[in-house]
Amino acid sequence: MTEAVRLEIRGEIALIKVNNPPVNALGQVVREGLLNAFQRAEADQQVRAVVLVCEGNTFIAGADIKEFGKPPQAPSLPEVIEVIEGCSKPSVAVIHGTALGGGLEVALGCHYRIARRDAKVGLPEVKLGLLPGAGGTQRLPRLAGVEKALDMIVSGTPISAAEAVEHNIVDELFDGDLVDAGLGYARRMVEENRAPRRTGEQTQGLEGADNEALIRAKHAEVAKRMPGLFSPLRCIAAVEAATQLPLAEGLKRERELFAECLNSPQRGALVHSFFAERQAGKINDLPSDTKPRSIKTAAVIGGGTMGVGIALSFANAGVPVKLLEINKEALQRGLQRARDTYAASVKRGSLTEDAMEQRLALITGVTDYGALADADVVVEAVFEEMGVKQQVFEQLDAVCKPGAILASNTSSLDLDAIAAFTKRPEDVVGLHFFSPANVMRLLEVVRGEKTSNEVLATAMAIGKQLKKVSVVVGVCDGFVGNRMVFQYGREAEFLLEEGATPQQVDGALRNFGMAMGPFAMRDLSGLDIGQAIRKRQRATLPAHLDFPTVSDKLCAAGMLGQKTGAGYYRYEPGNRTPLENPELGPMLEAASREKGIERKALDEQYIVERCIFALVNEGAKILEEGIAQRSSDIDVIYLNGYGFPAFRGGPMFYADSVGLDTVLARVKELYSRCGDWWKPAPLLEKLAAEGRTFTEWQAGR
Ligand code: T1G
Repeated sequence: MTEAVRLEIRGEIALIKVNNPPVNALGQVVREGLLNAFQRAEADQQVRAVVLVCEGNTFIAGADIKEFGKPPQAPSLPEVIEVIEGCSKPSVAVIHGTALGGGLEVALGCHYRIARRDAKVGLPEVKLGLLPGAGGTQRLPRLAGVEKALDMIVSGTPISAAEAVEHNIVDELFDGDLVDAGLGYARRMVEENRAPRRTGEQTQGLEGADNEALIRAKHAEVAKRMPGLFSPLRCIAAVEAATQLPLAEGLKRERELFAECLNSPQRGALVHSFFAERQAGKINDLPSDTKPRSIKTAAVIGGGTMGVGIALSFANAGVPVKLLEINKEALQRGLQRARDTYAASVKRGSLTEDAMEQRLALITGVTDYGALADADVVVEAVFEEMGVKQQVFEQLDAVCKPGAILASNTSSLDLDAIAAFTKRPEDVVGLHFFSPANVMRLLEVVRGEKTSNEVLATAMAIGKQLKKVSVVVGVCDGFVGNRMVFQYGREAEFLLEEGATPQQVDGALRNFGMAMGPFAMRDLSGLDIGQAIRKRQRATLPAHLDFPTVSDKLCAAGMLGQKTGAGYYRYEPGNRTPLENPELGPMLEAASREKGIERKALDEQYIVERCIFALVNEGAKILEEGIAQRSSDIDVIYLNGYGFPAFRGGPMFYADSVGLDTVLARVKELYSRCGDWWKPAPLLEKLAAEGRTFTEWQAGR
């Protein structure tokens, strides 16, 4: 096994190489190796300078996240960095790829830093519910200033190497070979007889600005934009310590605050989310040698909101895409929608005019199916009605080349039935995008009964190409996300019959951390969509199952949400702010009266449990049926497609944190009171009885 850290003496220069694939994470072996290597370089009389470089795709990308929650193993990273910074010989870190978290902190412990032009540096710990715990909150402000340090540490967003040079984080950029660049710089340090330049001793970054005002402003920003999160406030407190305390005391304060974050349940949830997203990309029963087909050109059928959003996703990934509509007028509307969407980004400053034109040039409008003959993948995004799907897929079957991927963006229709409209069901797969498709990261990859392994692997590769978070789901009504959200939305509406208002339900769920409440969401997407789904469900589900009626009353009154100016809420023209809809009150009264329910006040916990546990119970049924591979896959779907708060880890992880016995008790109580919608999932009953969690079940423990 190759050493994780190697020391080579090259004349007067000590060359330290880290090699710990895949990202040179700072596991115990690497920390110990770094400590020994720097101590040996310090003791070697011949050595006058030290170079730290990493093998593989990136400089150290942080602490080993897999170690969190386990007993700490010496040496700690702060100890290692203290030795690095204390060296009497000047050291240079040679950065490439992404120097993140503890990786950047190690580089800050070195006396100088050079970076390859395409490298990035950052302190993303806040995204894991942590803060930079190895000196980053103390050393970065000393170099880059409090404002830049606060921005980087509280947002967790990396910056480019060039920007790092602007902010004194990196000394200079280089191109070409890492070792050559490092040795060249070290030789210059020796020739110039440079002394160690210890970051911890720098003060220029702490001077010249109103640090107190910067801290106050960041607190205000976090309160507004990151409500409910634990670690951002600790990040600010740690940087504030840097402005008030000498380095040693500041480092001590940082460790105290780091420990608070490490012990916070939010860290556990956010680390779970990190690994869950990566796990979702793996398909348990797909042979590892399955080779995806190459995707060089795409086509989208349907120039509506979804179709254009999907076309933009391909254009954003640099893939030429044909957009087909049934006639020139509809096509023109679609192309205009594409242009308007990009123009809005240009206006916001998130896209340049040139980039907009380059991407628009990748989108070609067509009205003839024959133009799709050479497409490698075709995504259908037409009206959610089987007859329309049949027409489309029969035509695609007739014109598309052999091996083309025929994908449907259907949000809940039977993909196997759609595949049966073609003579090549093995090439049919679901690519369920979430609106707006060019923005939302989630992609449900719907695996049909006949979808081939190669097509499935290609669908996952398309998701990666489009920078989506792809999760494989099976065929059922609503697949995973929508199947669960039907339960969630229905229970929310039942609460309106029990006595709540939309404001109370939405408010309770926003306080829980949901990005939007269920009724604001329904007003946004349009109540008629839910009405069509309920109509289909009433026709197929057992007749004794009760449905809430408030939504039907609103639809009957033509109140479909934002698009008609009123739904659960009222909206002023051109304004999306939800206001009380005075016509709703009588509908709520009538709905309760018709059900013989005496309206009463409902508390927040009851509202949250009624809605969130509905997700959990359905999620457990989905797992039993094999519609999702893992409980963490369900979490990934909810974190990336439904605004579930990342700091709670997703509905299944949240249920684990509450305790499945507690969840089951509530589900049983609701089952006894509200009927079969609440029939406990056998898997939930089994795990609760065994005292296990979904996470343990998934891991086979
Ligand atoms: N620890 C352990 N495993 C890691 C890891 C890490 N830091 N980073 C990535 N992996 C695994 C990942 O799970 C996957 O494993 C494989 O590497 C490839 O990852 C003290 C406390 C570096 C930009 O937050 O952002 O330092 O699935 O698919 O798309 O203050 O990984 O193959 O088994 O993401 O090329 C701070 C997290 C830690 C960086 C590369 N650092 N990583 O992206 O590959 S906390 C981070 C990333 C810290 C200090 C604190 C990305 C990447 P598998 P990948 P990628």
